[in-house]
Amino acid sequence: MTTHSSSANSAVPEAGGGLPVLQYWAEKTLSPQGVQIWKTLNHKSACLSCAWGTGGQKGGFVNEDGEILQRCMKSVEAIAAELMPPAGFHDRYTLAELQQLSSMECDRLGRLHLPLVRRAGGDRYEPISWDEAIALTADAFRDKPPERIASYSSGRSSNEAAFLLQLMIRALGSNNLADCSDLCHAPSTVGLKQMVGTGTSMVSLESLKQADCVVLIGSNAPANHPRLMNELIQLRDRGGTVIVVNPTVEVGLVKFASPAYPIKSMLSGGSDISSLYLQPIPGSDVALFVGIQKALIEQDQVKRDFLHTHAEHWEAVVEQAQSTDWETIIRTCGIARPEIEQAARMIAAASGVVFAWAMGVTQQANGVDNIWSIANTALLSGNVGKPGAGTMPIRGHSNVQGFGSMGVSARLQDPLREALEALLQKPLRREAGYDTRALIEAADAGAIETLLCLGGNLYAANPDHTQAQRAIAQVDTVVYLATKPNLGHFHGLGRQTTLLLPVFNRFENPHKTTAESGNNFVRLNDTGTTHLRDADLMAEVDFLAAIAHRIHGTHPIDWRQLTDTRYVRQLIARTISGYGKIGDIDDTLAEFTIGGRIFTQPSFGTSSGKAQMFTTPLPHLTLPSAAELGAPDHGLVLALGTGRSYSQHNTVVYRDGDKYRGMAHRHCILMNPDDVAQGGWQAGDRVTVRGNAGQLEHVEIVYGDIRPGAAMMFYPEVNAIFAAPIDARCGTPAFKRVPVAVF
Ligand SMILES: Nc1nc2c(c(=O)[nH]1)N[C@H]1C(S)=C(S)[C@@H](COP(=O)(O)OP(=O)(O)OC[C@H]3O[C@@H](n4cnc5c(=O)[nH]c(N)nc54)[C@H](O)[C@@H]3O)O[C@H]1N2
Ligand SMILES: Nc1nc2c(c(=O)[nH]1)N[C@H]1C(S)=C(S)[C@@H](COP(=O)(O)OP(=O)(O)OC[C@H]3O[C@@H](n4cnc5c(=O)[nH]c(N)nc54)[C@H](O)[C@@H]3O)O[C@H]1N2
Ligand code: SF4
Ligand SMILES: [Mo]
Repeated sequence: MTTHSSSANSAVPEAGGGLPVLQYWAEKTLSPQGVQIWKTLNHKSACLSCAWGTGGQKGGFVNEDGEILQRCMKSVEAIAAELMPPAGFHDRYTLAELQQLSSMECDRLGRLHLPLVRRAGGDRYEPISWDEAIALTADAFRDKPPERIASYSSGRSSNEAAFLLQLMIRALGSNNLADCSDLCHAPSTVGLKQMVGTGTSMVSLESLKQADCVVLIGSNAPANHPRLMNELIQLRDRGGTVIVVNPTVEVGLVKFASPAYPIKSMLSGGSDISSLYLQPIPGSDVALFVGIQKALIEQDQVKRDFLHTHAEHWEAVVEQAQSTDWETIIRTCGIARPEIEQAARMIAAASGVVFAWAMGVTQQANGVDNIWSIANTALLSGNVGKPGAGTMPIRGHSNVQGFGSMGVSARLQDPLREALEALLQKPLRREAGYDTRALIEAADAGAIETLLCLGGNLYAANPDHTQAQRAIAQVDTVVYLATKPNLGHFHGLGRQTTLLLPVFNRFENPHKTTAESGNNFVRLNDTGTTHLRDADLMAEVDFLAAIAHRIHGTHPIDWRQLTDTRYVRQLIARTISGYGKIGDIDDTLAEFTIGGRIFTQPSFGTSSGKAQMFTTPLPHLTLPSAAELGAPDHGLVLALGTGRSYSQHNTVVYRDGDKYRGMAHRHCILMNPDDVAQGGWQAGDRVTVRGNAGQLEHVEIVYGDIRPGAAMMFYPEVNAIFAAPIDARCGTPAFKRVPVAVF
């Protein structure tokens, strides 16, 4: 599996990126919407889509290093979706009809443009005034037991809205601030915080440009962080190496044709990306990284002097790798010893290695161990605390990291608690609140009365849609603030009142706002206007401040004043560590890197200044029998990875199918040809896929370059059929190792 074998599926192109990307650009930017799309691309605000971060004060196409031409097709897709006409569904369709729509059909209804309400027992959404919507929301929060109120949020809103949300919920005495990051990078945040004192990437873009090896683990960056691919192309050009760890061969991780390099990359049929491609058994990454550590020890490449001075408990980590036998390692991860040794040699030979990862390792029942095993490998090889090296979680939503920085988390850290207590002049609750999974469980038990969702799709992002729907249906009042209609708005209805309230997106917001990229860079978004005529939208901060003012009045702060986002930024500067420079960003227009996050010296944010290391038990990976899944005995049991197609953003599907995986539509399962043969099928056959909470029928088999025993399907549709275990340390569900029976 060292080198990529040509795919068994002839529909898969030779490289990621390439012509389809340009075709899509042309199709969108030359369409009737085109002028508006170009205008928006040039608007001084951060890209809506992923957290790699592009745009801001230097212009829509500029990254934080000042390089231009850094806007990818995904940003066009996201903008085009926001520029749709108003969605006039409330007077045309009943909820029963709206519940028949697919994710793509929901999104194509258009933009939400009027505040809507669905009252108890009603068969449709109907218009409501903002005054009444605000009064209903404030009443639903006022005088409620703090443990019975909650929020859920998604990472596209601004830092200012995020700060206000958590301030309001905490002022009410609650820590129930569930966030999409609970389903996403929570293991990275929890794991890294304990190790180095900060939960985000320690590598800046500038530092990444000095690396000569990148280990890319569980990431499909060609689809989800396309501009990261330019960094990998440049790294290969300067003689560096890329080690990919992924059970699936993603074509764009083998070769990627980047429009940023028309001659050397586009016309040459694509640039080489992976130097070594390792395909572990799903969920086994800890074993692979312990194996790499063992090989580093045997090759005498462990940086013991560095560890003596800059790390604690490293001896236990070395001891674990030494005492774990090769046979166990190889059996657990399914990768041959020579390949593990080769990876170790490549890491040891590099002068700077960046270890970057995404959902393949966080969405596992041992997600935190995965992060520790990767970071242990970085530390043992001396690849932290110097330029060109370090650990880099590749973050998801464009401002999900900002939400974490602003304190939107069920776990309130002591320094922030103290700062907020000083601001609010009262003690705050210390016990952790409900994270996303705990929120669903609590709601399912009837323990939540009021829920405010700042964006996102709580219903469809969660596993087990039957449970998610049942849980939300027990909440008295559910308030959705959103830009576009989605599955959750039609399936996630509250018991009494459901409000669906339209807000301005980032590039049309009447207030200046800020957002934080995954590389810890804070961007300032200019004000804008909406293309929607006669629409009745509200800015998120205006809504949240209005609610807070109705509940808390002017004590101890004048909550109405928080509609002034400049004032909110001053509060952020006073309370959020590393964010001091935001206080005068309105005057300086100086976007900045957050203090205390990037480590180019081996002095960490822990109390001793040293990195704390943790041993990582190897997982015992088993699968249930077909019968245990309620399937016929002859069912073939596989470990299913659930994730994104090329043409979707999380629960929102933009287009059918996935060109780069040779999947013509979404109702497919990607399987290894040997597994297909073992089941007695062939490509194109229709099968039933059964999880522990339901089944999908007539699913088409597609041949994939995926490890035998593993398979892949798209969320959110597949979330209907399984309930997932979580890593209890961070609450993140094991979306990437879902046992299913195929028959
Ligand atoms: N266009 C677009 N961009 C996006 C998003 C989007 O939906 N669309 N979503 C945003 C968000 S919120 C996020 S979190 C990111 C998600 O970005 P990614 O994490 O890249 O997305 P996923 O589709 O979840 O797939 C991750 C990869 O993990 C691999 N994998 C599965 N199981 C394992 C395993 O056991 N071990 C290893 N090593 N790998 C495994 C899969 O094969 C897949 O290639 O992207 C962000 N950017
Ligand atoms: N099986 C499976 N499930 C998964 C995952 C997986 O890989 N596999 N990935 C998980 C991950 S990583 C994540 S992050 C979650 C994503 O979960 P969420 O973040 O909850 O879902 P999204 O689909 O990103 O939410 C999209 C909606 O956000 C709203 N929106 C967009 N922009 C704005 C804005 O500016 N303001 C407001 N108020 N609303 C806005 C729109 O209404 C849009 O429909 O899904 C998780 N679920
Ligand atoms: S890589 Fe991410 S932030 Fe950059 S343009 Fe593409 S979607 Fe936007
Ligand atoms: Mo995510």
